[in-house]
Amino acid sequence: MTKKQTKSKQNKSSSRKSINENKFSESSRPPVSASSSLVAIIMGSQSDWDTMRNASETLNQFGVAHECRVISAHRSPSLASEFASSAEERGFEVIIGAAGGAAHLAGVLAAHSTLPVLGVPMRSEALNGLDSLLATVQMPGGIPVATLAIGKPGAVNAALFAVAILANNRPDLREKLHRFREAQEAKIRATVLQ
Ligand code: AIR
Repeated sequence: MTKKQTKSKQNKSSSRKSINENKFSESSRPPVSASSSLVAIIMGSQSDWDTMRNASETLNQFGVAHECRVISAHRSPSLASEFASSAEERGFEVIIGAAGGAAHLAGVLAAHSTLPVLGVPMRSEALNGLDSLLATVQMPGGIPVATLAIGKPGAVNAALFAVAILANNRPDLREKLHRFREAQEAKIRATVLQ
């Protein structure tokens, strides 16, 4: 498919697809077609979804089209490289990579793409997520992964960080971020302890 054809396909599908159509999928089909999603939320296992659904819900609040899928850097290494290598061409602008334990997913995605990659370490059974944090954050110079907090706060913040990146050239999103911060502060100001 030429670049022009890919672009026109993207435009058509973006008008068709609403944010509510984003479904969690464990599908391992090869990522060959254009996407109308701006953000890819990739996680190492279906067991990460309970945490990563918080990233998806946060993007939904901002009306950001995204795709969620399971890709393991270890159990499906070819798929991880195929997905990341084609993500930019498919129209994604940010990749979120979440994994636990020997959490190499975000690093592997970053190795195959120049898109900004945000890493979310999953809480692990053995070491409570410290293993995931260190595996995600300790990237060698040259291949950056912006690593967020372990678990749910990291999932929410990865989505907010993605929105902040997208907002650089989308004034409507910048405005939504301002309103989000104002509402957050108003809630704190209104808190009365009994
Ligand atoms: N994982 C999957 N492939 C590589 C890694 N590091 C991670 C998942 C999950 C953890 O291993 O991201 O957090 C346990 O996965 P499971 O499928 O055994 O529950």
